[in-house]
Amino acid sequence: MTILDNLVRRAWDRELGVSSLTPIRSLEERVAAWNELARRPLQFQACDATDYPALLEAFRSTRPDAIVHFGQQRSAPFSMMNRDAAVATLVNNTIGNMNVLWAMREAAPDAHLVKLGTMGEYGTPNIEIEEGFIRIEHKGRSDRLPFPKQPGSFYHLTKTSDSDHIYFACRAWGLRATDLNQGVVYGLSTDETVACERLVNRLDYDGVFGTVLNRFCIEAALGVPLTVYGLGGQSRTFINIRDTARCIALAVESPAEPGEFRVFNQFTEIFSVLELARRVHYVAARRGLEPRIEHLPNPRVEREAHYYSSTNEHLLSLGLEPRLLDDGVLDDLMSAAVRFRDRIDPAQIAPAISWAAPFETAAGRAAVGAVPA
Ligand code: USQ
Repeated sequence: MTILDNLVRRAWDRELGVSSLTPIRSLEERVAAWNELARRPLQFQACDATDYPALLEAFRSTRPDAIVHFGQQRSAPFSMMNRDAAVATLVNNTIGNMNVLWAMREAAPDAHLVKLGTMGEYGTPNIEIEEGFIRIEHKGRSDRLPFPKQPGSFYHLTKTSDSDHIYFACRAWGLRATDLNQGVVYGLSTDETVACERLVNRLDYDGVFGTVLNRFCIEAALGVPLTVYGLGGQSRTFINIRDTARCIALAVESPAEPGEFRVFNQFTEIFSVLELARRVHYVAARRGLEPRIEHLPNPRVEREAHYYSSTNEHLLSLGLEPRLLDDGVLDDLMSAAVRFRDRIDPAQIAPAISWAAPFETAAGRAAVGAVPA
């Protein structure tokens, strides 16, 4: 197994002045730690997916059976920060994905592409969300068509266009692909990180990269208010980090057929933001904490009260046994926050990026800080 990575995420952290709550080792150290666990050996090659010759050479030399493509800018707020960040997201994600498709065509046409998509591609429609496709009756005719997309940020838009590009490459060139439309990931530990602390996962708490449930747990442990944006009626899909790893393995173990483009909705549960805040408050109270639930003006443009329902049958039918949200995982997150409290910069917790107010203004730039190249 080979990891291709350009380490740009670490560079973005430095430029924005944010960092993981947990101390992340260098990739070389992480790979060495993994190999000591005596699993399938792993190697690391520095490679940027936007550098086509390097990517092609990597595919030629490694001759992959499966390509798991997670190499993307994954923060919605980052992509809404300013023009430069939106363009950086577009270039990294869209051109990187396009290069993966062409490199597969040239050097690994039989490989199975497992691509990280997002449930956020669908938005929050007033009907149940299907897995990638929907059968539509229209004026007496019927067809199975891609499910309508209503992405909520420039980041989510890149995932939507990736899906279109991959679907087209499957139809045109006979590539095989699985798009994993993942919900919001929560949790810190997996069996591997428990077995070896040098493999600890990153844990983002800041207003740019931190995701909602992890942030609430860290805020609770710090004794600062839980940052519910707006009414908190925003419903989203969620998945434990342990199930994320399992889903990738399930997709790889049962590859798509040549020419097939599969979409798996990769989540296990649906919660509203306010439900999560109350759940975190309950667990925090048992630790003697009383975090306030604060409704902040919503920095995003999104529905705050809406219908939400989605299917997720494909991964269940492949054998996924969901680990539902339990108090243990929330406790684990709070314990990490307490343990690494000294690494937290409280100034990074507030949401600094607004969808509505462009950050090309001087005030916006001052609020956000450095702009990534
Ligand atoms: N939210 C709060 N308070 C916070 C942070 C977020 O109320 O402190 C709300 C947001 O307004 C939003 C919801 O929680 O309604 C989810 O926000 P998030 O930051 O946890 O997640 P999101 O921006 O949607 O993106 C994350 C990952 C992204 C992935 C996506 C899955 O960063 O890579 O694609 O989750 S999904 O949400 O299904 O699109």
